[in-house]
Amino acid sequence: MYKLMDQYLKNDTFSIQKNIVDHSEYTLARSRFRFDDFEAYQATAYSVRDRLIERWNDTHSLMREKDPKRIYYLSMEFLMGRSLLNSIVNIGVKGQYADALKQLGFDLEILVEQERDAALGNGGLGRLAACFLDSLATLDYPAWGYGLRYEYGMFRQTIQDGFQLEHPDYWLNFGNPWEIQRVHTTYPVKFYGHVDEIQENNKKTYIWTPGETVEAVAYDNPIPGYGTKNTINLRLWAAKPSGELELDSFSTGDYVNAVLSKQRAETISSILYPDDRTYQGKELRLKQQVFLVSASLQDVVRRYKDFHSDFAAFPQKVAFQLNDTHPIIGVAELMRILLDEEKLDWVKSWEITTKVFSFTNHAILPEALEKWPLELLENLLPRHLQIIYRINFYFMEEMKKKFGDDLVRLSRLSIIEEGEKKNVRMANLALVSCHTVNGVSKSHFEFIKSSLFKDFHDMWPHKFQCKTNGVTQRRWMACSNPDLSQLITKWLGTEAWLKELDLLLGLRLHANDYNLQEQWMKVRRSNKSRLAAYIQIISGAKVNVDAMFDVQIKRIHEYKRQFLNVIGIIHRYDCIKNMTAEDRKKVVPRVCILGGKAPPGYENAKRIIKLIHAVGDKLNNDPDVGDLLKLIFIPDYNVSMAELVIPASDISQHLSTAGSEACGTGNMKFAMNGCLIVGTKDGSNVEIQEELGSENMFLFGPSAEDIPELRTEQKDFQPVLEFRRVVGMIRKGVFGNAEYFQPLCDTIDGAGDDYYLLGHDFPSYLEAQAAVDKAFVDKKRWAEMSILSTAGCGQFSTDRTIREYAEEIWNVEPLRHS
Ligand code: 26M
Repeated sequence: MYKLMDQYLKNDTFSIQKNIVDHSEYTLARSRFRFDDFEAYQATAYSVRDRLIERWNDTHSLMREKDPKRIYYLSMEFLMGRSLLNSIVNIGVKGQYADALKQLGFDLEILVEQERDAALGNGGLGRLAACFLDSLATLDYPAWGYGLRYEYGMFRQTIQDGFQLEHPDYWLNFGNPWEIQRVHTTYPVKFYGHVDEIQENNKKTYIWTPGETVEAVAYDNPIPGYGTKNTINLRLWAAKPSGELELDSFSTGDYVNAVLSKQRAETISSILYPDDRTYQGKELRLKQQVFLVSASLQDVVRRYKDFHSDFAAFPQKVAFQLNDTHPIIGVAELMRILLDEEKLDWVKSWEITTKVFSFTNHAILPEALEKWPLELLENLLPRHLQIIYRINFYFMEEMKKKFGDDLVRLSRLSIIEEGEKKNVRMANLALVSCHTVNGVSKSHFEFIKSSLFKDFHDMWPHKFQCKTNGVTQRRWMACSNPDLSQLITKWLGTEAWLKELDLLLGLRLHANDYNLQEQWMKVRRSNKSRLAAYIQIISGAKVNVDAMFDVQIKRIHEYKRQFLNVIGIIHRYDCIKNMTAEDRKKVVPRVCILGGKAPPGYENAKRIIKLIHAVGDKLNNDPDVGDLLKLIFIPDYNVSMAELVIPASDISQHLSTAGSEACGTGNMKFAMNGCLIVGTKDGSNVEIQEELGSENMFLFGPSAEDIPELRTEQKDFQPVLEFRRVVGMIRKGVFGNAEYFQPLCDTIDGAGDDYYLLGHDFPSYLEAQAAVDKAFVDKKRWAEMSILSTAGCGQFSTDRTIREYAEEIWNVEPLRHS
């Protein structure tokens, strides 16, 4: 036996270099004398992974020794982005790696860019899960993330003639150094088949004979905390060939077809579904959910049974957080495991199940709530459907006692939606089975209580909680804006803000200090130069670094109102065109930057992308406009692109119609990097304003509670002349493609009801933009606002969010390494 060492791998320059060169030669089989940037990235990643594995193993030993209550975060999406820089920043070896690589002739910054994004998510919900993992690890919580190892992540977007094209994102093409395949950690996941009811010792038991079984294999991704040894696990499941063939097809002698049909089953985990926000009920999507949940629960139950001989302590050891209702079938799966496999009775099983699950709702639109056709469930999961029926039966019995004759209410509450085609309402199942449901911002919390889930709130107000989202400052400041982070550390005299974001408040003391302002704006300017260089590469456009960089990057959706932004830009263009040369001198130059993906089936979102390009073509090439206004679309917006763009933005726009964004987290990333926000009184914009003060933000338009009335007044509403003029320009074909843009214009005038109220909000939007122009000219005041913006962001760290979940929902304690 050898003596246990605290840390085997050393972090001096020589040890790191040797480790990297060894990986180049022995892991990658390249020469130790010659490897290119990509190989250097890979070798570096493997050497960092070695360090992560050490910490990960130590974390696991500690867990096994102490057996604390663990939190399991179940999510169909983890939008991780790149890992190299984040890992070395978190384990505190960035400087050492930069030096070691420099001496080997490599630039860390260039190697970092070699990594493909792990884009296993659509947007907000998936990125939140990724930020949560960073905070869980940093705060020493005993946590695991469970998700799917999609082979194709979020589609890659290219633009052809201004139109979005989607391409498969086969991100694993060049390997993934961060994952560890666990060939022995596999579980069977069952589908289809039939259930037999048999009588055994006076007790009914149910035997489910599946029609298809798919093996799930674990891939572990270590997630290091910042400033702690704690390294948690993100376990992603992939479907794998099981080696067994279905007897039926095999016995017919059709061996080849049997193998091929098996191969189809193994495509379960191959692709991430793009979010379209209205429910489509695709069988493969449901199979993915079952696959995630069943493999994860089997894994958790096995781990629990390593230490416990019965299930009495299960709720003291296990908490499941469901990222939306996507994994809610887990409730029926745990019931099935407890009833059919562990032979517990219904009452005990239900008691355990309802103590371990809680879920987060991220939706506003009722159409976004998941429901599955009963027929589909009956066919795919016959035993689970029986269990859901029984849950609903007991629930309805209880409700009948309460609301006896109120049949309308009872039918709204029921998990089963009656009608010609019956559906299972997953949100109702979640509300009945989970001990807690949480909203993701104050306004969203109010909304779910008073509207979306009102019936349930009336009965069980204690189940409802508010947990305002956050973002991790490690990725969104320390990694993506190192110069600003260093400056903050210098002025605060401590790095502690990386763990206690509240400390940013200390910047308020210096917000007026000329020296800080000058250094602050210098860093911001160099970030802008970096982005300008990138813009030149992708578009050939030379943009003026001293112009205001005005950014809107997020998924393209009508409710997010990129269209309002474009209408504003056209209006600005039109004004410039009609100005005298003298007046043009007073215009504040702007570079408008937009980016984002439209869901593949969402025609109006795609039209918006085309419109941005058509308007850009026109005004970017108009000599009357010159540097005064530019419009750039950044293709293939993803996490890494956000890391480049956010630190370089002067203002960012968050324009969702009040009452339509559950929270929004992009705004937090911008605000903490000193970018000022132009936004509506929606989601977290409102909470950001509470922290920063209205004088440091540009909020405009109505509040959520005014919206219903405004909508009813729409038929008599006439938008202002400027608005109608811009829509007229689009319709007349000033930007070409008049016919193609027609359905988009129809949504906001004449034919349409302008559901998202662009016409109504336009005048106040212009006022907000005019205030922005005015403020930008006063450089000193602008610098102060920018510093105050960062200073006020202490609340918007996922560290705060996660502490609240841990204390108020999960009841778990940190487990610190000595
Ligand atoms: C649904 C069906 C089929 C395939 C995918 C989906 C689906 C995937 C993701 C539906 C919704 C999905 O995400 C919703 C989402 O990202 N919501 C956002 O969550 C953020 C974190 O709470 C909030 O900040 C945003 O306001 C909210 O829009």
